Amino acid sequence: HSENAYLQMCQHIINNGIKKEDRTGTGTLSVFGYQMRFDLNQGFPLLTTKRIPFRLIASELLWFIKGDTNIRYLLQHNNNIWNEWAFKNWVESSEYNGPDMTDFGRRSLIDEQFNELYQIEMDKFKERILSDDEFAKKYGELGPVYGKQWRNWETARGEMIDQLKNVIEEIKRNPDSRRLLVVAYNPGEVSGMALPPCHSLFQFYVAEGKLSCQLYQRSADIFLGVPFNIASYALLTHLIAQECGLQVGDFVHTFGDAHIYVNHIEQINTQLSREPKPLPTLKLNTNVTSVFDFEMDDIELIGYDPYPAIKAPVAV
Ligand code: DHF
Ligand code: TMP
Repeated sequence: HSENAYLQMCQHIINNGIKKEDRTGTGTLSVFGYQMRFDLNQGFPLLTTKRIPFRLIASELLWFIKGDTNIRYLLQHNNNIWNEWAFKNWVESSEYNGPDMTDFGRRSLIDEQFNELYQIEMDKFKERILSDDEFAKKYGELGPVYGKQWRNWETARGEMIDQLKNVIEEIKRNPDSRRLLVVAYNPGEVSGMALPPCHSLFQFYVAEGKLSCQLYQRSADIFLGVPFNIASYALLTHLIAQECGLQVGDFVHTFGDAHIYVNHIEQINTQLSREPKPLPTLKLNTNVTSVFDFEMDDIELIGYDPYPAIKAPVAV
């Protein structure tokens, strides 16, 4: 079962991870360097040992593909996964004059009174992003993150490079190429980003009519982020394969700092006690012939019957 690759990585980090402090002040168990492989013909790799909200993964991917970096589109799709990082810019700005939100991520977990204040401010923030164009432009923006780099990488000479469009053209024209890369980690622009790209670069590979994809992830939150990342790149591979008239091959997931936050260990152990169920399959609207034309209704998952979701706090 493909999912065992993920469960084995979890077990590996529980057994061999080094206790390591991190930027968020949470603490992790961490290993450096690890690799998983998913044969996309064995089913769509959305974990079954806990429920993963697939529509959030699909709308985030369509947001990247559009070249969008503003959370407004995500909020319009009821997707809240990037809120904290935009909210952080807002409450640290000189225009914010509500209650002190310093260190809101950690404080909301330990101080119930503060948590209530935080929820109120977050709700106001979301409402304003949705209704106020000016405000959204300024504070919904995460900086030159994935969408910008994939579609509009700016060169030193001020030219724009559409890496995603170019790589798709190359896959069609020159499938044997060893240069089928998209890089999100733009060192010249990292300082303006809400979070430097975790999924830093990816490469495609075509052999025997099958399209494979490998991702290098510099930093990986094994419990929360990684299940999303696996499904996101699997979906991207399917979308591009459809446009290029190829079958899907493998998704290879390579890691730098692969970590389990110490406040996720109990949840991981719950998950490890579950036996994976059959994987779902992906059904794409076959009338869509360009990656850039897909919408939510064109993407459907069939036969997803997971165990219940497992909640965990995200480290901000
Ligand atoms: N920071 C950290 N510390 N870990 C991350 O995984 C992460 N991921 C980011 C941005 N910053 C991050 C973007 N992706 C969730 C999943 C992916 C994601 C952000 C958040 C998350 O909280 N998932 C929950 C459910 C969320 C929901 O239903 O709204 C989960 O249980 O999977
Ligand atoms: P860092 O910038 O200090 O490495 O923190 C980023 C955290 O977010 C880290 O725990 C990895 C996690 N993360 C993922 O695992 N996947 C993702 O897609 C994103 C955006 C973040």
